[in-house]
Amino acid sequence: EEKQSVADPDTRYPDGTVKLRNPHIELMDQDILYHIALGSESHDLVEMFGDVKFVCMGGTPNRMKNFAHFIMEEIGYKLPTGTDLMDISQYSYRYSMYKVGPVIAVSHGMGVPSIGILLHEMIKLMYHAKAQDPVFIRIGTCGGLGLEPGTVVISDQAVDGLGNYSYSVPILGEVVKRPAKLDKKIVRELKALSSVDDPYETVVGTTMCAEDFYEGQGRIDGAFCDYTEVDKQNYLEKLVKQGVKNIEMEATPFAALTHHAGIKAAIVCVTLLNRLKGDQVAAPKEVINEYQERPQKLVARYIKKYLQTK
Ligand code: R2B
Ligand code: URA
Repeated sequence: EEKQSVADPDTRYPDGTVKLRNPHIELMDQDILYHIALGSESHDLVEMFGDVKFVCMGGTPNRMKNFAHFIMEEIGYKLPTGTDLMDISQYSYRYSMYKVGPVIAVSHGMGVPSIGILLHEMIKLMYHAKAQDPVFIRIGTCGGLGLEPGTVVISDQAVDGLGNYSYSVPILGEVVKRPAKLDKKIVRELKALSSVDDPYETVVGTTMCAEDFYEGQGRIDGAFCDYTEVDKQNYLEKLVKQGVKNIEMEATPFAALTHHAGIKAAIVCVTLLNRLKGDQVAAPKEVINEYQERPQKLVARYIKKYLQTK
């Protein structure tokens, strides 16, 4: 029933540009990237995006706009006087996208299908743009397991809610499984950029990707709950024993689709709460906002280091 798909690690062209594993695209007159409001004929994608080195994704339009402004400051990128950043995808009314020099900041919405659609279109965008060796980074929020709220988690692998280290998706009536692999070198480089001076911890571990925020993450505060609090605790402790450090909702498609495309990728999330102690996200807005800056800071250090060694 299940079809295992084999990922070819050699998926990029020698010059680092993205090779599409779809023979149909180059035969089409135009490719409309519907959900990001761009197209291969309507826009000069090489001119607009050929210089992209980092594609940073996060859940909300607002967070990604803040990240775009933050990274602009960090890398010393200047916009012409009197101009402001614009949401390149505003007329899609789906995702928001900003570009600051070699960095794209784009929102992905919540959950597997939403990030899946965006990944298809961002991978095709990098292909059409002939961008060289783009790195995809997800900057997110999550629930932590036995970690102080506000801890930064760098994912070294992604597991789904059934314990598969892969992304399963029904295609033509069959489940296709693609390995959810992340770049181990970037994990080490990111970890090395965390500082003893950061007033919070930065850890490396397995990230569980759930299909739901409530029952799918073993919460007892959803509209429904047909298990006991003891069942929940046993489940979360089983995850801890397996090395799971955090739970979110996009890790497996993010890891699997980037890997399938031969694109290096990393996931850096901040924990909003310790799931071993509760389910409700109760921290005040200001606290949550400060937590959300933490993955951004780490990723900014990574991007700056890369740009300095260029
Ligand atoms: C983290 O936060 C969202 C749910 O609140 C979801 O997108 C995720 O992965
Ligand atoms: N996002 C999630 O998916 N789960 C949490 O517990 C917090 C944020």
